[in-house]
Amino acid sequence: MDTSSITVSTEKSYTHYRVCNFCEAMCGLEITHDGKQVLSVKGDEKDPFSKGSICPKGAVIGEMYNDPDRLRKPLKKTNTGFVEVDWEEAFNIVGKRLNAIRDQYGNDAIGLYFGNPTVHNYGAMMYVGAFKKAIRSKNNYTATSMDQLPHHFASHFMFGSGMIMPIPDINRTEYMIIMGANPSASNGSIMTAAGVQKRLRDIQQRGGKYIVIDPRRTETAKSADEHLFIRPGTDVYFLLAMLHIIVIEKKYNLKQLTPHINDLDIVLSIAEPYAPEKISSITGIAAEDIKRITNEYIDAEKAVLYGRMGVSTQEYGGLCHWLINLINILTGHLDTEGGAMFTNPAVPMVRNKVGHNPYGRWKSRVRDLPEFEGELPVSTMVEEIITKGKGQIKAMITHAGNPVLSTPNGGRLDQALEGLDFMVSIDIYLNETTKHADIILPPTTGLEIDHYDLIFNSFAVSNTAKFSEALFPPKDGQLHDWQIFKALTKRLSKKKLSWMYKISTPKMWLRLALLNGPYGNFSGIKQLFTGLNLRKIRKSLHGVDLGPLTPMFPKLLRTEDRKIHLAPKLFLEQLAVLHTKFSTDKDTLGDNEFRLIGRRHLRSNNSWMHNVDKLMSGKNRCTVMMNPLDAERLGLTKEDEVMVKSRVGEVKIPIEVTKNMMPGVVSIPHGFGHTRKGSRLKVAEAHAGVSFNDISDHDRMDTLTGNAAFSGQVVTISK
Ligand SMILES: Nc1nc2c(c(=O)[nH]1)N[C@H]1C(S)=C(S)[C@@H](COP(=O)(O)OP(=O)(O)OC[C@H]3O[C@@H](n4cnc5c(=O)[nH]c(N)nc54)[C@H](O)[C@@H]3O)O[C@H]1N2
Ligand SMILES: Nc1nc2c(c(=O)[nH]1)N[C@H]1C(S)=C(S)[C@@H](COP(=O)(O)OP(=O)(O)OC[C@H]3O[C@@H](n4cnc5c(=O)[nH]c(N)nc54)[C@H](O)[C@@H]3O)O[C@H]1N2
Ligand code: SF4
Ligand SMILES: [Mo]
Repeated sequence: MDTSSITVSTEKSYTHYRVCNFCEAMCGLEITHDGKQVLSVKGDEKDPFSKGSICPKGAVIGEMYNDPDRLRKPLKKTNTGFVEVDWEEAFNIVGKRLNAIRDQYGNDAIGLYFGNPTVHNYGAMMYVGAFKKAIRSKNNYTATSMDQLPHHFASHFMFGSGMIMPIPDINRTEYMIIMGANPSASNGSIMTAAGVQKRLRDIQQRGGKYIVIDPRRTETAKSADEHLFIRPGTDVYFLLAMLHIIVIEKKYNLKQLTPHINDLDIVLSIAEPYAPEKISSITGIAAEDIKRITNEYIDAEKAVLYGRMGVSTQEYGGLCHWLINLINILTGHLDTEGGAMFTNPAVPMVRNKVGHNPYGRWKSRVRDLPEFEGELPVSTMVEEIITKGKGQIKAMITHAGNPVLSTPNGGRLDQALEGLDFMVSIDIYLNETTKHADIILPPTTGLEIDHYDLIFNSFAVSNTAKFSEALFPPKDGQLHDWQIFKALTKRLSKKKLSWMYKISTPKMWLRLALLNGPYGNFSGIKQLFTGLNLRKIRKSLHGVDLGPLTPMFPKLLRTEDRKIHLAPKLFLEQLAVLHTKFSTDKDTLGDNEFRLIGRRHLRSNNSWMHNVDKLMSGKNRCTVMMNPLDAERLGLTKEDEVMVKSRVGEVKIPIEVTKNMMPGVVSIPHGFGHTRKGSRLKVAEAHAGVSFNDISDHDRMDTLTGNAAFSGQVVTISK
């Protein structure tokens, strides 16, 4: 137990402050404990960023610590099932097997998949780079390419770095358009904003408005000033109609960005065909509404257009995020108070280098798709495992991911993993994915790790810094994620590792990064003591407030000419592809055909936490939501179970009839499907559900970015 985290101590209870790292929101937690067990958890009112906010997931951080399903020792697969082995033996097996496979088939024979919790773990983030370098495989996949890749793609080509991410200045805006995000369930994404519901209410209290555009009347939409249903996958047209109005009515005004852009003439010439009247029947949104909302947004002094998952995971996700940036720029709502702004985090994630181009340096073997930032689209992972030939994946490493449930056509992956020569998973559970591993390496997590939000401080709605000490020591000699990476790097690296690397710890790198960062004053030995450093951050138990977002351009731009590129070539080419479909694009669905979308629930996290009883009380959440008109048309009643079928699979699932669904659209949450044999997760039968990704089509992707297109896939429904 680290005593620096103790502020109050009575005879039996202590108080520990930390940041919850389960999701992006960065809520400060106030935890009382007796040195061994958690006694209570609540939101830390004194945390300057989260101000006491907490959700049900953070509240069970103690239960996650004690979770009987958690693995504590490495597991080795034998003919009679998994057996516990010690760490050294486990590492040696992994090293030996992976090296042998690499020697026989080459570097690319090892495939890597990194899941969502990797980015919530600063230790893992600091050591994953060296680990990947030791393996040198082109078959590198992460959850990014079924999530926010279109954001990075647009940022890279427009601003010069995938990490120059616009964040809505929700604290000061007066007009916010939310497309394809449900912060009331997700707690905000690429908008780290603990207590997001209050922040949204505050917009209304200061006389502003927020509008939700979503095929489902979501928890967020219900409290919004206005909600509009949109036909899934057609946001690109809605955005083009906004652009049309801005250009045709000559309402663009780039304000302070005017000297920092190029290609304005090009973007002013592309929107002409997309008049709201022509867009209306495609999107399902009345032309009058498109015009009114666009004009309200243009006229508002502080306004922001924000799009997230729902507009990312569709066939034109890349175009959507380019258009969102473009519209914010053209209307003077980028890099300015109340608009889409950029963070200035204590540890910057944007490289200093200008003109870096991490795109297309290699291509996927089977489908010939380009890498971006060293990754290939995850939708191509299975074909790289099952297609024979040079470069075929023979072994997989998964870290903090459950791709059998989370990737497109996960059912096919489930089978493909069976055919591998070897697999190792670094994960806290024996679940639907890790059951395929020959070795499972279970790290510490939650209360047993120290924590600094490297990534999410970069996405936060104000600048902030907080360090969380580990509350409890590792149990039974358990190792941290970063220690596991280090142990494996040692066994897999063909180069001699530096002494610095060998003795290093995440805290050490963090200390250096903070000194080197914008608040660190690294320039002089005297200043070392005046700037922000880890010691100061650790002393501020509730966190350090580094102030509201400030304008960051042109300094932050990393394009070679230090300009914003309004019209990158790849996006124009994709727009031309879209345009050829434009005149024929209309909603042609058969009688029992629907467009499928996903959803998240406040009380679980992607594919995990479904085994925590406290979170899973109440009725089954894994239902297919459908509008009453559609249910009636198909002769379905509330209690019915239906078959939902796609090109790649089918699932049997109960329906939930609700007016909250747009007619013609159905919604199924992802991450469920805990009935597969071999998993040791104890999920109650009533909550096991079915996997969305047993029916999501791996061929459906945004061809511009390679991102999976979960939204808008056509499925058939029958009784
Ligand atoms: N149909 C559909 N599919 C989707 C989505 C969707 O909206 N619809 N969303 C996509 C998105 S945005 C994402 S991010 C992905 C998420 O999918 P994945 O990236 O595959 O991640 P999770 O399903 O969250 O699984 C996380 C795994 O990490 C383990 N874990 C938890 N904490 C730790 C830790 O500290 N260390 C280690 N080593 N392991 C840990 C858990 O046991 C679990 O196995 O799913 C994607 N898939
Ligand atoms: N409680 C909880 N919180 C989470 C997670 C979780 O699993 N549970 N996951 C975390 C992760 S990994 C991520 S990436 C974030 C995601 O956070 P968000 O981006 O807020 O994601 P969702 O909650 O899935 O909301 C996406 C919305 O898009 C809508 N949508 C679907 N298709 C379309 C479309 O074609 N057009 C439009 N306009 N809307 C569409 C859906 O109806 C849904 O309301 O949440 C994070 N937070
Ligand atoms: S909103 Fe996210 S960060 Fe906050 S308590 Fe819940 S899971 Fe943790
Ligand atoms: Mo995600």
